[in-house]
Amino acid sequence: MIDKHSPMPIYYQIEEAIKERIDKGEWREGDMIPSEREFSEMYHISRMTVRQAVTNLVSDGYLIRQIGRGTFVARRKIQQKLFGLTSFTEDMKGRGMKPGTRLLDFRTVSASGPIAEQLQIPDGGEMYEIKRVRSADDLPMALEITYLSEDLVRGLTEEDVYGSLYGYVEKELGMTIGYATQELESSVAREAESRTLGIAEGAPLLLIKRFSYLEDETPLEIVYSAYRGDRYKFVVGMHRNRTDSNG
Ligand code: 16G
Repeated sequence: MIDKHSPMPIYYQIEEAIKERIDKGEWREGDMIPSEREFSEMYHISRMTVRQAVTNLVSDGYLIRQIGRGTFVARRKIQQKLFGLTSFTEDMKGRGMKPGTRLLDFRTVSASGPIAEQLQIPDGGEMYEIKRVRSADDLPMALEITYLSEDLVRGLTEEDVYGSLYGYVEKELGMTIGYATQELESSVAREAESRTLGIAEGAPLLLIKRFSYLEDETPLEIVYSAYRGDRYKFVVGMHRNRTDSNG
C-alpha cells in the first residue's frame, strides 16, 4: 500500500491511506485510529513520518488529537454545494443545523474605489459595511464582510442582519436575487481571524468573494468571507458542454 519508490512523499501516502479508510467508513467519527507506533510497524516507516501525516490531517480537520488519549476521527466537514445560489441560513437549516450570527460591526461608510464601482454607487453615495461571524450549532464557521448600496436597501437595521440578509431582501423588500459569481482561494488564519473563529493562527482558511446580483442585473452585494478550512469543503457541479467541439 505504501510505495517507498513513488515520487509521492511517504507522509502524503499515509495521509491518503487514512482518508480513504475514513471515506470508506472503516473508521467512523469518534473512532480512535492506531497509534504512531502501530502505524510505523504496520507500514515499516519511521514514527516521525507518521507524525507528520497525522499532524497534517489534524490541521486539515480530518483527525483530532487528544493529549494522553489518542487520535480520533473528527466530525465530517460541512459540504457546501455550489450548484445553486443559497444563503448561509438556508444552507445550515438544510443540514438540520442551527444558524447563528454574531454581529461584529454594522455601519454606513462613504463609497469609493472598486467596491463602489462594482456596486454601481455614484460618487458621494454611501454603502453598508457589515461584519458578521456565522455559526452552525453555535460553532463559528465563517467571518463575513458584506457591502451593499445604501440606496438599494435603505433602512436596513442591525436586527435584519442577525437573521437572514437574503430573507430580508426577498421577503421584506420584495426583490428577487438572481445570480452570483464567486472567487475561492486558500489562506491561513492571522491573529484576528484566529480569535474570531476560535482556531489556531496559521490554520487553513478558504477565502471567498461573492458578487450577487438581482434578477434585473442590479448589483446586490459584495461579500468577503473566510471559512474554516477544517470544517468546510465546497463541492462544485460541472456540466460538459456537448455542443463545443472538443477536438
Ligand atoms: C452566504 C453567502 C453570502 C450571503 C449570505 C447570506 C457564501 C460564500 N456567502 O454566506 O454572500 O450574504 O450567505 O446569508 O456563500 P443570510 O441570508 O443567512 O444572511
